[in-house]
Amino acid sequence: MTKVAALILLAGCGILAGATHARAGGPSDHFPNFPGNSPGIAQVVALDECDPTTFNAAEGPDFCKNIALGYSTTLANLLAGAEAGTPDPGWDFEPDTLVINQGTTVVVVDQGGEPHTFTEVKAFGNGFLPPLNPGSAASVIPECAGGFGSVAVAKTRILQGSQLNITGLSKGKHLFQCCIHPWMRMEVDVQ
Ligand SMILES: [Cu+2]
Repeated sequence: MTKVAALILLAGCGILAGATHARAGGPSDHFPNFPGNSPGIAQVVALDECDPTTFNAAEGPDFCKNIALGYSTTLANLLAGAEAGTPDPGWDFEPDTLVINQGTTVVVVDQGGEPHTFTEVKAFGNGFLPPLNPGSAASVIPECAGGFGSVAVAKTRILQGSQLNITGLSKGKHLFQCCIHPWMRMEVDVQ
């Protein structure tokens, strides 16, 4: 290697190091451990532990595409917990609270095995599938009403392995939940 090439390489390393350092002070500073974070982007992940055998027997082939490594939950157990008001914590948005600067894009990635929604609501409440509400309540909050038959709800759907980008959030507190699994909830605070 020539001296010039070595110098160019060293200079390149310096630029990379500088970029990494600057990133730590960016809008994703609050959750630096989340992969994929960079200036202007903050990542949220949707997780679940659907058991492919029991979910697909009830919902159809390929409904649940989870990589079950011993952490799966059967459909019956999920329904029992949700009905009893003790829903399975394996169905979750992470982080629970995200603080971002205005202008940051929130990228929601479904890393679970089944579909979810990431729906902004005025107040958390029941989703559109009564068996997954506490006490199997049929009541549903307005933002989830109509289920996927409603374009407004369908637009907030995230399929397995896909992502939804949320842009244009105003300053202040925003609440998001899943309209299928109503205990999947999180808060986005825009500063
Ligand atoms: Cu969900």
